Amino acid sequence: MVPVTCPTTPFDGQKPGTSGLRKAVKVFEQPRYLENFVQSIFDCVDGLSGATLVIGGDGRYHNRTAVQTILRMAAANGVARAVVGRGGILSTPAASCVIRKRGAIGGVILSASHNPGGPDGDFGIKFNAANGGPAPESMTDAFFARSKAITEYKTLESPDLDLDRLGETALGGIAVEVIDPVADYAELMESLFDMAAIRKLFASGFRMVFDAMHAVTGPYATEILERRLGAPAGTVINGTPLEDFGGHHPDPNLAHAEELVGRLFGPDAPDFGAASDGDGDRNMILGRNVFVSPSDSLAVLAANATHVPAFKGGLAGVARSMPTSRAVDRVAAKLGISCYETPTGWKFFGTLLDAGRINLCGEESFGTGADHVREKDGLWAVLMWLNVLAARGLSVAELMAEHWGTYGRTYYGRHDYEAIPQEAADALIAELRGTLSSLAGTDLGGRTVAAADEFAYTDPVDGSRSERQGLRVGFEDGSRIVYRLSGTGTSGATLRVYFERYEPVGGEHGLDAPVALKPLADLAAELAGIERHTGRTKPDVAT
Ligand code: G16
Repeated sequence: MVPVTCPTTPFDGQKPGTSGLRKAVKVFEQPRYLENFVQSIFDCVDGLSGATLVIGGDGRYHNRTAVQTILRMAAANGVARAVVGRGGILSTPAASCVIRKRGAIGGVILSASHNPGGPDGDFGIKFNAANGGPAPESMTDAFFARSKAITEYKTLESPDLDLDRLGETALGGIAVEVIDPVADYAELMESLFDMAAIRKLFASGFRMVFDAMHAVTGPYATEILERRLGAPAGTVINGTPLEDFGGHHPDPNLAHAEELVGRLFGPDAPDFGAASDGDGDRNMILGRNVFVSPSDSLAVLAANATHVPAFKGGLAGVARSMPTSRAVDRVAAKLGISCYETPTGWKFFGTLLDAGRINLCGEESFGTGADHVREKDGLWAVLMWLNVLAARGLSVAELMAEHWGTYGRTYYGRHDYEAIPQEAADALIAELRGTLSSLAGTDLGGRTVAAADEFAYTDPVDGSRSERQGLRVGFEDGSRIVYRLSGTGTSGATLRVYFERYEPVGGEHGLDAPVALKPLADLAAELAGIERHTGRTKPDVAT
């Protein structure tokens, strides 16, 4: 098997977004499309030759084909060893775990996260670096620049490898090792939590439902929750990964995890409910008749972290993405630890985690994680919640009430306007940007604007600068509206509008979030002229 060099020409638009390159499957199926992007990555990664590379994905349609292509290219580009999850499967946090454990140069992860899959769905690819985390912007910018100048890629002419058999095979000059995708990750989880306490919780009759949404987390959740922690069989629902996720959006939120939400808010509801997404890095947390917003989840975990063995020495610091509510800031202030505000995208937490400045972080987009890997981690968040509930002996509702009673409640919501024409979205943002500087001190819908600006970030560890990371309008009463365009959509533009309203200790804590936020939501739509620019009178998704 001799490496062959194939001529190619660049494709437009191979610019990685918030989390890698995401496009419709049909785009990735074009000859040379995947090869161009993979070669662009390989050309930019220092030290690839002779190194170990991890490869895996969320099992969606096109995953297996892509893994075979990448293996051939890895062999032709001088990689020494490729580590692949059986069946081409690795959840995103498990891939991060394996990269770190094996001392790999990085990993290629195939996923379009929570976007629908199947022949008419989406596909994606991202590179994670040697720390296990998403490539920083300096690297993704280099991949994009390379993709615009590429003239050839290297591959092998070889038959497909058997990805379903564990063990080592030779491919060209390299070793390909097919591993159990769950084992390393499950072992890591056991080292972080009080497994005995969680086992005791389940043995006492505590009932939970975990919705794997027919996505990658099914085998991980079944192994850890049912086999290792003794939760009854059937605790994990929709646990068999399907290439098209059963035709659903594998997106753990109130809109898409319908079955789970129905159970937790229905008769004879279990004590605890959770869901994860396509590639296993997101999580949604529910209690009986309670939805815990991701921003609140981060705050509650920070406040209770020392009940968990991994954090028994206390937290070093915490971080949240800018649009995430400031609930965790209040916990950090009370604990006397730093709280960093970063742009949207898990990659921005990497330097802070590596430097030991933080060991817990999260995002409003159903992402929570810590320093055990360099990705957000859905099942980890669920185990952390279980550990806290076991240690505290409280229900989810009791824990939330206690939290709000101590720190006040931050109501939180987000409206998404999807697939709007790019020009309309750009015009809306440009117009709003132009008005920001005149807003401070003005009265909007009965609230006084305290400050309004466009968020930019200087990484305190490496000094890198990221401009234009969202428009924010903060009010004197502690409420806030944020606008930004998504970096993960695959058709047109998605406008995200985020709202939060702070009710201090002793304030009104018992409202439904959409009711509490209605005036802010109306104000946000009016201030940005959403209907005027887009023709939309309501969001596509409200979470
Ligand atoms: C990715 C990123 C997250 C980000 C989310 C939404 O998550 O890793 O950091 O918060 O996208 O980004 P946007 O608002 O730009 O669409 P995932 O789970 O899709 O990989």
